[in-house]
Amino acid sequence: MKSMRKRNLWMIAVLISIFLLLPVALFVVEGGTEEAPEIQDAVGDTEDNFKDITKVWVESEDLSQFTVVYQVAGSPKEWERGSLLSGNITTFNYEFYFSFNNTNYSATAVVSVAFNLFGVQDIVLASGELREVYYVEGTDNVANESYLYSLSVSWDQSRTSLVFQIPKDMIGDPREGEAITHLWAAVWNDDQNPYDEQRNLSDAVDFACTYSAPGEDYIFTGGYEYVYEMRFTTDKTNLTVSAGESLSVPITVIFNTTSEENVSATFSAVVTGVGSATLEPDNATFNGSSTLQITLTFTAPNTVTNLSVTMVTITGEMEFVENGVTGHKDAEPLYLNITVEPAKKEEHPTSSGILDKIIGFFKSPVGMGITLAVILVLIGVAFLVRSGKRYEMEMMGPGGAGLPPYPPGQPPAQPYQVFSLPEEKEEKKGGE
Ligand SMILES: [Ca+2]
Ligand SMILES: [Ca+2]
Repeated sequence: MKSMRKRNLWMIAVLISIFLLLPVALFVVEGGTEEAPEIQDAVGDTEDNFKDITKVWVESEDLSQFTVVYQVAGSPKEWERGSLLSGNITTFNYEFYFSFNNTNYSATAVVSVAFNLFGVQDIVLASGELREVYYVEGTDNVANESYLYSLSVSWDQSRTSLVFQIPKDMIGDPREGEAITHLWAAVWNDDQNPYDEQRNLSDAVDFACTYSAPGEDYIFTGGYEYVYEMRFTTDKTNLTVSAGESLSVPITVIFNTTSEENVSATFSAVVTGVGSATLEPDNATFNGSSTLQITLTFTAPNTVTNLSVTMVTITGEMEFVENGVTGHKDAEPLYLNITVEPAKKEEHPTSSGILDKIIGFFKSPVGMGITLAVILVLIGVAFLVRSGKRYEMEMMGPGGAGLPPYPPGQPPAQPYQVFSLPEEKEEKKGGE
């Protein structure tokens, strides 16, 4: 009984530990530490432990730069900045390779080593360099490297590591969520393998991972000191509009920060599909957490002939300053689906509109009443015309207009008699 309870307690303790360690483990994988480095390598690859790579990791980042720790198995006798002591001098390149945005780089420490008569090494850390790297296509060999910028690099004796500071703007300002890939490292004897000539991996003093079998990618966190969050909300994300018409969509910008400084923001609407979109306003300055109302106006084109769905993506970017460095961060985007309906009759959109109005009018109660009245009037007129004609036929002789009617009750005269009548009348008139 006692041992069972003890075992249960152990089980609970283990489960709690796993639960508590889980976020730590996730963080380690993402962030890069000495315990979970991006690049790991065996010890004992070379005779000199200060040229034997063990681990390389991205230790930290802030708005402007990221720090890479490049650890070797041991320290030389002396590792200092300054003039070389006497001896046989050899130059080595300690290189950390990575790729960003389709460009290959290396952060390089150029190290001069003096081997003196007693075999004791005195070392000068000559310089740090950022280089662009070109690979021999389809291989892990380096075709050549070219100098880009000077880099800050230092020796950390306690960790037997070179520490590189790599400014983000040197590689095109990687943003939060973006990654450096193809991480690997090598130490070259630069006297034997100059960096502007092809270097095969078999020539390296030591190497860890390769271009095609790299270490873990490093995903940038942004390195912000404060929290900056921006997102958009709206009531309806699925909307419908007719061809040639516009739609106004109210959007709320929700902004959150722990910084006390001003944060400027810009908003934009990206249309994937037909139509165009604008935002009003399209920028703002926030001081502290707040909300803002903006309006999206979407205009559908006239020429839509088939039902189509357009996606409008609302994006935002925040700009802020931390310790004199300008930082940027993207908002969480909002996606709207807008269905654009074609006009009813595509061939003659204008005349069909008028026709529709006319049909609509006749379908309405007033229209129906008027139609009925008009029909009744027409029937009435037709009836009157008909009876009028009959009256005319009864009252007037077949001779036509201008002749006096036959006296009532008398039969109409014979056709031949008619032709003599006008003359008689003329005479009568003339006699008066
Ligand atoms: Ca090694
Ligand atoms: Ca190795």
